[in-house]
Amino acid sequence: LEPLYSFMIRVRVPGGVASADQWQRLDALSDAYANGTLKLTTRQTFQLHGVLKRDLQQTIAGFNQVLLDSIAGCGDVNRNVMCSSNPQESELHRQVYETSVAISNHLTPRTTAYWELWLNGESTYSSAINEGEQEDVEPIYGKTYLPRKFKIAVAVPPTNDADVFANDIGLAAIEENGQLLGFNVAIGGGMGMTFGMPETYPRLADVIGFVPADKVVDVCEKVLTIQRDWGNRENRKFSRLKYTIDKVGLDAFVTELHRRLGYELTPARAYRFETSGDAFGWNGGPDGKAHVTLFIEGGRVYDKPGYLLKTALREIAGFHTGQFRLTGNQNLTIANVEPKHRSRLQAILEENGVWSKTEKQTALRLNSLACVALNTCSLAFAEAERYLPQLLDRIDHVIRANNLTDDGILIRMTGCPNGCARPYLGEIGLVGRAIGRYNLYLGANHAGERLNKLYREMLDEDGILRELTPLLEAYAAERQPAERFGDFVVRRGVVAATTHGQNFHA
Ligand code: SRM
Ligand code: SF4
Repeated sequence: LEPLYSFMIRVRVPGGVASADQWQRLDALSDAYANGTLKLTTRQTFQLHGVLKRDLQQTIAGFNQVLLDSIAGCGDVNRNVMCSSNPQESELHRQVYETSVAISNHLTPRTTAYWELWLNGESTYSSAINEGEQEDVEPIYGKTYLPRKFKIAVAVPPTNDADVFANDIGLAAIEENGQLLGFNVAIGGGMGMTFGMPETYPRLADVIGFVPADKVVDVCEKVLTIQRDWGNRENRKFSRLKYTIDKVGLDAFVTELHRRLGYELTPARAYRFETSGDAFGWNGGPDGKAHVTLFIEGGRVYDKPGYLLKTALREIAGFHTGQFRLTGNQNLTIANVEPKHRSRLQAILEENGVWSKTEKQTALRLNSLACVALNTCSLAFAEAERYLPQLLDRIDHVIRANNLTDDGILIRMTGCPNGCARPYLGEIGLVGRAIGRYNLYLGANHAGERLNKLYREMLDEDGILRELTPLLEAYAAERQPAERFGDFVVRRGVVAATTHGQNFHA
């Protein structure tokens, strides 16, 4: 007899694109082996919570039958590659999505151990096996893998919905006449920090140049292998790429990158990000098919009376011929809806109370992110996903009273400083310190290009309302045309602008 251990499993989904078959299988597995919910994460993957140890193998075998796996969901390897979430939006988006899959395939571990452990050495599928490259040696990672996790995200300006600057490598697509030319490359982003250790800090990636599309996989590999060789393997607190770069200096890192590449990146091209949020509701693609983006609060897919989200999506997956695309903001796009299916799909969303959840919210709530936190995350000091909705009920009163209903202010909450909902890129960031207590950060910009700064510590709910209310009132009354909340608080000197990770705590 042993304790009843239960686990969280994360399913890798490059670019967040799942088929209707895959959705149905994950839905069924979550009922059969997990807690009956699906969690759509901030990195466009699925998580299943509460899988009992004895059910792990069947669950992973279930993924495998629909060509999914959990390789590199965790560990000191390249994690799920994020990508602007709708490849059908344009030819450019399709090309960018394919690049993100190519990066993901290239950097997926080649180990056979996953298949031996979970699938008796057999697999219906693996990206590595598909390429005929499954090996017992890791050509890129070597015997000791990376010092720490590694993350890559790709976005298509002007939408930074993948929050590229929060990643070890962030890629901004550069186009010409609707065709992909290449990417501006940014390196050294990361969110995590530890309370009481100012030498740990969130940091945004620095743009180091432009690379043509056909060389971007090579550039990602070389940045990753420099980190493999130069990263700190003695203290995991300082082992992310951001600390490696700040230790050796950006110039020295880039010089080494050019040496390993055998060519140099060219100067970064002009680009402009405007938002890191999602565009909700129906949109049309160039081929006449439609896409609908739904707000999924906290990324949690479940049923409750009057809101049968899981049931509705299951029913839709039964006839939908397109894809289910997870966004980097924990939301969901049902993409490539056939014209003949649109009214049926809309009716299902309405009948199950799902449509109103997207349609009737304040833009603040639609732009909210919360990490899992309690009760499954063992690192959490405070609630996030389970608590943010009720805190938003109170903040929404202030929002409505000040006619800010349509103003998409990014609000992000985590249960600890690790930063899983990228709270330091929230125009309002709330980071759990203890049960019911949060640090309040302000002043990030809406496009994910400026970190916020600590404003108040250890606030309870009334304290959060007390601090935010006058700021929101002032914003409503005194903002300049089109000025975002994060920019307003910086302009008004409420907080100083954070110009680099190393002055985040200053
Ligand atoms: Fe995270 C650890 C949940 C995105 C930074 N993260 C964890 C663990 C696995 C806790 C643990 O190690 O025991 C959490 C599991 C909780 C649970 O019960 O499910 C967890 N992280 C999540 C998710 C599910 C949050 C969500 O609600 O969506 C996200 C899943 C991502 C995925 O699908 O792969 C998630 N985590 C992130 C992000 C955001 C991102 O990647 O864009 C970050 C900040 C970016 C970064 O990496 O710098 C992030 N997670 C961390 C860290 C701090 C890393 C650091 O460098 O300091 C940890 C702790 C660690 O690694 O030691 C962590
Ligand atoms: Fe857990 Fe902290 Fe990540 Fe939230 S931010 S999921 S509390 S590790």
